[in-house]
Amino acid sequence: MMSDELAVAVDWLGLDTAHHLHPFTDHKALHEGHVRLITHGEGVFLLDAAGHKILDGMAGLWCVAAGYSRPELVDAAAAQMTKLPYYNTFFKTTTQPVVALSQRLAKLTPPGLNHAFFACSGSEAVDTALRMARVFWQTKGRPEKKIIIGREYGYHGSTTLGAAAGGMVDMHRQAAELPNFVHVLPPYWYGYGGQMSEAEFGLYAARQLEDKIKSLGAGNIAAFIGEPLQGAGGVIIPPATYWPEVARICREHDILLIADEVICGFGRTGAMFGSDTFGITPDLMTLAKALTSGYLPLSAVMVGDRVADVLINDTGEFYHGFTYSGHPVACAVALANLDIIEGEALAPRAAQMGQILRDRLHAALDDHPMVGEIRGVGLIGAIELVADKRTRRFFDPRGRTGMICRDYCFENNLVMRAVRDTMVFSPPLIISEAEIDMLVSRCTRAIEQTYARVQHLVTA
Ligand code: PXG
Repeated sequence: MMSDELAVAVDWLGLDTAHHLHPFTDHKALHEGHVRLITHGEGVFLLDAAGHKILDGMAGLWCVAAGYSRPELVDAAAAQMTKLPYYNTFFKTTTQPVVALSQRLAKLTPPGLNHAFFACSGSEAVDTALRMARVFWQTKGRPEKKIIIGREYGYHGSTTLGAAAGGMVDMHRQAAELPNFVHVLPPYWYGYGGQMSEAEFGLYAARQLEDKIKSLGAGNIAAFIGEPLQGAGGVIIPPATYWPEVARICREHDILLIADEVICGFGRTGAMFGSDTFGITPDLMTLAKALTSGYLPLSAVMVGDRVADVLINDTGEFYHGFTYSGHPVACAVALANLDIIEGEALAPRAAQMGQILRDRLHAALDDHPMVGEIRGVGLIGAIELVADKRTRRFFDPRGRTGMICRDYCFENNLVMRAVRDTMVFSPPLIISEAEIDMLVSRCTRAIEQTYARVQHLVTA
């Protein structure tokens, strides 16, 4: 373990600039600014080398559900490392942790998802699910069914398939645009709902999918992929009418439904899965992040019986897998983490604490001239910062205000993400009421400071 003395003696930030390329980062801008050296995690807090104690309102990258510094997870890793640090399951072998986790996930996920395929990241799980969907149709003698439909602002990871399935145009522009991937309107009522009620807009957005299917021909489409709620796209929470209609459309047109639960899974939305919260019955489900609370990289695709039967009985070999698929240490940590999530009832707790968090945000910010909407479900949510709350006019240019607010959050020792000008939060599921108060007061202060900077752009 790195001693704290060493952390001070070494010029970590200088070396970072010299040798480290950060993900999703403009390096020139990074090097002009200020980088923090994070050294420790405790509960919902991060500690940096300068001595700040920062409330992590994002649970890392939406993943540290059980909070930092859980000895149970450290012990599970150490015990498995000691016994069997690595072995694969490619060649007629298996290990106890991967079997136990497969069974546990089959029990925990909605009925009909009874088989697990493991990978290391959400992106790899998405790649796996997309290939499975296409191989399913190939095996059934329908190789022309290969188009994947995703949504604008959808995020499905950063491998080429995942980026193509997602709806982030900046990613597409950087060598991640592929044929046979198309995108439809997201169920973003606040942004796109216009004069429609939420319920009307939910049906309208779903029917955009149906129109797209009709224009492309259902005979050419393999699957629709969607996050139960769109996390990285700005915590876009669909109206209640949306998913039942999408499910009907996929069923009627014989298109596989893939629920990307990488952010929603394991309690985040107040139920164990986003599919439970929104009433989705997917054919394939991708899981990662909170599966291990981020302590080790691990992801899974849960495969529904319809697809599993074909893969198992008719496909022959599925030429796909990773060196670390079903890594025994990661699986052991996942099992210990699920003991925490289930044992501490973190899903119902997220529902309860999320309500408290939203109530306090409403009390603090509803009347603020720059706050257009506060929304959330379970312990994930968003605050829309807008130039005119009556007309829902966004700032121009889009994204600048959010970035200012994100920086003020950091200055106030709070991590929140800005997606365009939407401030999003997703704290560890173990957050206490006192810590929620701290989050709300730091966030409110950051919004006030931001307002002081952009007030001239706001129609009050
Ligand atoms: N699907 C969804 C729904 C995700 O949110 C992935 C797939 C890919 O997972 P991996 O493990 O390959 O990163 C994600 C990941 C952000 C941010 O800033 C979001 C993610 C990852 C990194 C940053 O919001 N989501």
